[in-house]
Amino acid sequence: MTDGQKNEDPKLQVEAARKAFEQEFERFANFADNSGSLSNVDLARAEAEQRALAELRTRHLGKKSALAASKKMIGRVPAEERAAFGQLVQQHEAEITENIEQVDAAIKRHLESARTTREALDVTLPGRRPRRGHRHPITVVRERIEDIFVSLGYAIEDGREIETDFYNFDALNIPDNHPARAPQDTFYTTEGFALRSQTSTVQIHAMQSRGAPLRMIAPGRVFRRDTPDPTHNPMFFQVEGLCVDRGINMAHLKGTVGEFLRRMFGEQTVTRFRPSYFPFTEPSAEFDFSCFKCGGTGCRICKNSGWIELGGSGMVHPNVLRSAGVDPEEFSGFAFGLGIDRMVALMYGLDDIRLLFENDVRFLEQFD
Ligand code: FA5
Repeated sequence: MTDGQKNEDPKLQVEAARKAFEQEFERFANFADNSGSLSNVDLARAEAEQRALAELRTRHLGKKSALAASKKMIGRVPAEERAAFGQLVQQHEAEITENIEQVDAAIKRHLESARTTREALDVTLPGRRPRRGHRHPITVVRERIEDIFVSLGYAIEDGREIETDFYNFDALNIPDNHPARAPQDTFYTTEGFALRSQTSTVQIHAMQSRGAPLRMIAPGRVFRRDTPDPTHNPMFFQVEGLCVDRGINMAHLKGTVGEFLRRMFGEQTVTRFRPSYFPFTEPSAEFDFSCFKCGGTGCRICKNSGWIELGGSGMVHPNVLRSAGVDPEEFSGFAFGLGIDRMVALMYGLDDIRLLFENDVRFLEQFD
């Protein structure tokens, strides 16, 4: 026994501890009595009470509590008083434990019902209908084009939007200072990269990575320093097509483009090719198809010509095959490229392709 404890009656110490506990416990007992009538709002308070009760338990039953000190004293009280003192300590411990457990159970019940109320769903309330989005008209048309070419045995190739001069120009037989660079002037970054001005760049990547023979289409975004007007945007979409194999000739090109356009616009569609020039194809041709609206007699959509211009095409230039590592003595191929935006504008009767990129939901919703 320490000097401080020597003069104190251990029974009085237990009594003092009991009083201290009762005093502190009173507010918990009150809380437990009222918790049945407490509303949801008291959830946070009940949680705080639960934490405070755990602290009370540690204070009165823990290793450093008065009760623990009393237990240590049991062996030191005179033998004839020991049994009675031991009982007193035990009784005190049992009382604290029982009281705390009762309140703990009441708080737990309260928390549970408060949480259930908070989380309850009223299944009779009318649901909130989520606003369904839909595909952009360019995506709708792009996916139709993809479906047609996949059914013709073409793979779909993903391209990069940022390119080096090599892929955008040199490898496509457009050397530095070639005049063909001018109409496809694009946006350059400071690191020598440029935004691609045509999807023809994917021809080179595809041949380099897959070799020949190959059949692929590459839909994607391209960029040009064009002044915006109803038929031009500085950012627009193209689809590139490439078929390389042994013995490929112009007839394959005409057959493929014709079949694609018939599947796209109907069996009656007629395709025509006009001689043209692209540095990466030789010979080159632009292709038109008979107007899907008037069938060729002339209307507003085809500007009374009966024909709609769609894109460029031709036989892949041997220099292009060579720069992509394909032997032009063994393989030949055709390529074509068309603008999706103008096609969408024609199909939906839009008189300005810029509408497609203004992100006006009132406009876009019409294509649902
Ligand atoms: C080319 O870009 C060639 N790469 C096409 C090609 C591929 C030829 C393979 C031969 C072989 P052109 O510059 O004509 O060609 O563009 C093709 C299509 O892109 C045009 O027919 C047009 O539909 C569309 N286009 C061109 N500039 C714009 C623009 N500023 N805004 C919207 N569409 C455009």
